Amino acid sequence: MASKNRLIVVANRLPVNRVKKKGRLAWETSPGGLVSALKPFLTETGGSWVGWGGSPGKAPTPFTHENIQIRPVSVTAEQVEKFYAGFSNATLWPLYHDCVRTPQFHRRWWWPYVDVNRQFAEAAAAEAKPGDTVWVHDYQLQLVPAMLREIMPDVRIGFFLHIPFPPLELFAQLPWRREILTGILGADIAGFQTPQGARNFSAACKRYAEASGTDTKLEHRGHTVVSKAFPISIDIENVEQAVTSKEVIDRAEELRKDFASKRAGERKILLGVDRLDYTKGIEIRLRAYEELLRRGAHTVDDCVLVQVAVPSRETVGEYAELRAFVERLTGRINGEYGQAGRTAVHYFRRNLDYKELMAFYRAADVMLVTPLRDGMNLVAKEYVIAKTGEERAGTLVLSEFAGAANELGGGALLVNPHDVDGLAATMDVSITMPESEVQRRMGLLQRAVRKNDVYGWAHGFLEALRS
Ligand code: ADQ
Repeated sequence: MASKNRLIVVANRLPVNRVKKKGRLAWETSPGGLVSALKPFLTETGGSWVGWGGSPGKAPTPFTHENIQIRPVSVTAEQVEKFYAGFSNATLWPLYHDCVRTPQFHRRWWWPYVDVNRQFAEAAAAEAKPGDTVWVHDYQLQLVPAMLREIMPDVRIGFFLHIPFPPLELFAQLPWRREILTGILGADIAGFQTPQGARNFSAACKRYAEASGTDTKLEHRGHTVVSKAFPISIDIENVEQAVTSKEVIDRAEELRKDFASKRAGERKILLGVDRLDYTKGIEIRLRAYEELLRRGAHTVDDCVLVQVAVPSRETVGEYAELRAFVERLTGRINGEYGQAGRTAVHYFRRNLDYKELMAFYRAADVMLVTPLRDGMNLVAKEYVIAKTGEERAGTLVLSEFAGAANELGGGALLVNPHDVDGLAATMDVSITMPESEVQRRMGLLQRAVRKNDVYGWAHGFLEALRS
């Protein structure tokens, strides 16, 4: 039943994928936490989702899917290259992740970013009615809040940034810093993963966008904007259900045998699961593992590294380079330290299906989450819940530069992900940690993650937006 005040979600991608079923094209709900978290709110209010369908060219006409109005936005092939691969992923992505790669500033990318943001704002305005709530997501669409407010002043607008908002000194480099800040300031609430992100945003607005106010409340051209942390989480129940199913338990056991068994005793499984992205710290993690083996305190007889990497943004130059580098390094480590029947690093470049991923988590003794910078990092939270009901707990090694460190710092082993020696030393500690300490830390982690799931996150944001 559609209620009066609807929710309209605006995100780069639609919550549905085009698939071929029995020779005919159909739409299927895409997997993912964001989609499942927002679905109840959308179906309850007869809400809409505005986004790109994933193929360049003319967009399909709006349609209804599982009681959600879907409004696809057209994005041309040239815009995909300049707005998406260019400005979003080669300018903003590195700039917002502490410049771990040099951001590229090109005017020829900026204008398509403005154009595509306007297309999204117009599509949102076509869906919204006065009194509705519009929730805009992420770095690709930072101009949408102000553009939409100009067309429709009488809607509530929320904006959530999934990646970090950088410190003032780095953000200051952006030639279009004022335009971006003014864009977000069109929202009633600007949400971030951490309190630091919210503070960075407020500081930048006061310095470069003539806003006044505090770390959490800004005044801009007579409009009040709340700047606040809303740490995202996972669908806890979904993970629990999967990992307590016989299928996943058996598969985890099988993986343990495949990776970890040796003639006498067992090897400790160290696991990394990431998009193949230069912000995730995969190469330094591999070098630290190499250092651990070089020191001789551990050998392939007592530990093994399993790295699962999903291919990502392969048309962007830096990503292709990273892949080549990671693959060379893996080969070098195996060449140097592998033994017959005992590979040092198992490297999988693929997307695992959900249950398989859960079985990998469950089988792992140590989870290595070592991004150089990360908005939150859901892998860390998934791993913790994947250990539900498992006698053999596990240790989380977590970068102090992941948003998740704010909530999980108590139970995890925190590391500086740039420090090869420090990381190798922490790997050593995690491999030799007494079982009672592993259990104690896992207890702390589980309590911390269970405080907030992705539904609580969405509910908290929307409550704040509607009040
Ligand atoms: P991402 O950078 O994609 O997200 P992350 O939070 O770790 O980072 O989410 C990745 C998701 O992909 C996880 O749910 C994980 O299970 C899945 N995944 C990773 N590798 C996989 C594999 N090999 N096979 C299958 N699934 C895999 C951005 C920000 C993060 C922020 C999220 C949500 O960069 O900081 O936490 O958005 O806001």
